[in-house]
Amino acid sequence: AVASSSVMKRSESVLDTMPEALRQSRYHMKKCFLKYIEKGNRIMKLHHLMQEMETVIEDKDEKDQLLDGLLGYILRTTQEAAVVPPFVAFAIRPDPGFWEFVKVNSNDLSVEGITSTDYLKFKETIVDETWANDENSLEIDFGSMDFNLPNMSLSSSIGNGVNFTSKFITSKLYAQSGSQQLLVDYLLSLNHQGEKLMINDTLNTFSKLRAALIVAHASLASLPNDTPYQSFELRFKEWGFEKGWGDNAERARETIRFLLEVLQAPDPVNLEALFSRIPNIFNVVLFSIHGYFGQSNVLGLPDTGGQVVYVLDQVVAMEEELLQRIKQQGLNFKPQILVVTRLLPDAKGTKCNQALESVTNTKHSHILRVPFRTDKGVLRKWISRFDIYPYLENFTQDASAKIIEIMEGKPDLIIGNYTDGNLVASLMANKLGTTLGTIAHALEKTKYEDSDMKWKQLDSKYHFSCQFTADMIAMNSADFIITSTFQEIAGSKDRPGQYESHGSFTLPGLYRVVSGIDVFDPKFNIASPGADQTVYFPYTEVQKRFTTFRPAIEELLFSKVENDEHIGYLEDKNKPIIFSMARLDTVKNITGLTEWFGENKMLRSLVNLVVVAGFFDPSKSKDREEMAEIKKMHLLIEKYQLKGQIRWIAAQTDKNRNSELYRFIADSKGAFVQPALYEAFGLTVIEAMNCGLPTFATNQGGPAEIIVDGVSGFQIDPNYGDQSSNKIADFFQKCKEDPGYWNRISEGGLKRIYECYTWKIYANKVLNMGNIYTFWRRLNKEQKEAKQRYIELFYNLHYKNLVRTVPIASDEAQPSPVSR
Ligand code: UDP
Ligand code: LCN
Repeated sequence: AVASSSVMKRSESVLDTMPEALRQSRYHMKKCFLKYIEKGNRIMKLHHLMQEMETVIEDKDEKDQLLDGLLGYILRTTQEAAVVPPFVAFAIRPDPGFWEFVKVNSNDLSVEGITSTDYLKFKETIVDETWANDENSLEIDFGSMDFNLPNMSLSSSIGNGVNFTSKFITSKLYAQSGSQQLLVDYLLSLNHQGEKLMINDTLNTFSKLRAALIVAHASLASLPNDTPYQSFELRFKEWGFEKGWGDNAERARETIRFLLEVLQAPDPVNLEALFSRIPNIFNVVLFSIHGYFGQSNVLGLPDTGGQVVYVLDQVVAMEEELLQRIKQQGLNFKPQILVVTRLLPDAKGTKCNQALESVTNTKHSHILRVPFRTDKGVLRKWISRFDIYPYLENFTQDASAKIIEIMEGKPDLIIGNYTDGNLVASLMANKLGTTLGTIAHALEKTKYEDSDMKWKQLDSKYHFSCQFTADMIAMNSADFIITSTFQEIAGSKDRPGQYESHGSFTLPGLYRVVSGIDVFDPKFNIASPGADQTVYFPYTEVQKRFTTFRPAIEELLFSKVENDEHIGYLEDKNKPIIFSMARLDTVKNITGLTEWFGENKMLRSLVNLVVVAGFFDPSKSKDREEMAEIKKMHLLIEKYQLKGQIRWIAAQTDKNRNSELYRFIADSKGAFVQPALYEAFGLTVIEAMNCGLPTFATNQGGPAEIIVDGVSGFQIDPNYGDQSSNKIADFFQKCKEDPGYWNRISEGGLKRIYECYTWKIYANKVLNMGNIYTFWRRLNKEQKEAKQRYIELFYNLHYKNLVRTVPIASDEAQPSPVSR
């Protein structure tokens, strides 16, 4: 192949081009495919394919030529290949969200295009031939329920669901005659605990409403903008209007204009503006069930990480936004937000045994804790998130009853977090007919290689059959899905997104998912979280700094003592510090960073390393992964003789003190490093950036979207340690030569945060989703109900049986072996 043919046009399929490409390198390719099938049935990943090809083609020039050509392109875009001799089937992903499947016969190199379902069947024969060939194996096809629904078509529109849905609603309102009445009926249904809002039954038709709106609009034109609603409330009431239009003449006039525009000739801009003002959300329920959900002393406990931080900050931001909206609507209702979690009688010194707790920095929001109940009564002890399934149905019932009691009615919006929270949220939303949003900080399926194909092997430990089924149920029940980044939905050029990997997959012996979720579904929305800016603020805001922590932090970083809280020490206190903080999980790769540092002489001469991670005694860990990481840390410190240049600090739970620690590192003109092998979002990244600390973060996952390389921080590749540590060393070298450089990156990071990653932006987006999708689920009622029926069957006939395979814990028994 010559270089010119290496670029495949988008219009060309692999099926069109692959036969010719194979023909051109026939000699090498025959050898290569024989090598592929040599070991018999198996799944091969890209690096296996490449490695084996390298061993077959010895001549470097020939190899380079081949890799530069079309075959190289096809191989590089291959996600995996399934080998069942004499065939090798390729799953190829030319672009995010786009897949192609081909089957190559290694005898004659003939190529056949196959469907994704055929690919799954072919792949299943590797582990369960009988089931794969059984014509009646269960196929799950959620897509079949989505007839007549719009889907987006460009990668670039993925994650912009509200926008697309508004356009679609607009076209529906426009196209169907009489469809404006749908909007009128919707407005008529608005109420708060029985009290009507916006309009009453006098204005129950399109023409009556329009006429009244025109009169009202004209009457407001003569009033000064700031005239309070109360001044014209009576007149409005006579015309058939209720409260909710605005708190003054200006806002009411604008809202009326948006509605008039939409009724006359709908367009998405006015529709979105109108819906952002419609008072339909006052009471919100958020589910975050597993782990220790509390406001202090919990971070670092098993299953307890960023999700807790996220949900608590989310509540504060959402309440603030709700209060502002309600005020601007001219209403004086109190919003209510309940974060519903598990009550843990054995609370291990936390407040997780408290049933109701108010959320700090809010006026009307609470944590509601409901215990897990079994036939034997209340379960006292913590259990791993992997073993949580048997308790969720009772939990949903108990929690729903409590929620309705506290809220004195149904919530207007339910949002779930993670598999367990999403499942409970979807059960409750379905029962009550409430709008449902789901969030998955991590979909476990993508974290473990081939966890779908190997589910049988892994099930006794992880119960993935329950988890993946619950995930499918929740994401298909959801009216909208909130993600933190694009990559969470559709990945990057090289790596499929978390949701994308649920498009089609198979659990051989259980069921084959022909269509699970489509990344082009307009229910997907990106709303990135922020960090609490009252805590994580720039190091330059001297007057706000939490100076009381200064002595403690100096001790933490610089004392020479080794104790339960810190080991190692820093010989030269004047050097800048590179800092990292994470749970001591393998994927967080704190040991990787330690190794890079150990290996890189230049870096060691320029900076010290400080890490906050886990603790030091492996025998005290409940988690096998964590145990191994602890041991590895000790070995690395020994191997590279790091004492004097490294400080290893145990997990920290005080976020105020942590924020001051980030700022202290900024004072040292240091940097934050997030070296994870994969990170879904990475809250520490934005915490550091909020403090003005230049940040180096992994390019595998969410952080690659947060940081613009070289402008607002730096991206590093965890798979290339040398390259990454050199990049960090270069930065500090450059800072030595040009002290302004550090400031420019620090300021670049802050600018990026203020533009894209604040909780204010988040809350505004999420409430807009609540508004738009609440209306959309009305318009789309029949289809939604059909899908819900399908989901109910799946839940009752399949999921519940899977849950029966998960052992029920008892308080007398040994603790569960698996923890995060
Ligand atoms: N964190 C902490 N102490 C630690 C480690 C982490 O307080 O020892 C906090 C950290 O500041 C951040 C959260 O825990 O707010 C971790 O979130 P992230 O998204 O980085 O990772 P996750 O743990 O959720 O995978
Ligand atoms: C869970 C994770 O693994 C992180 O990447 C996220 O930042 C965190 O949740 C909050 O969304």
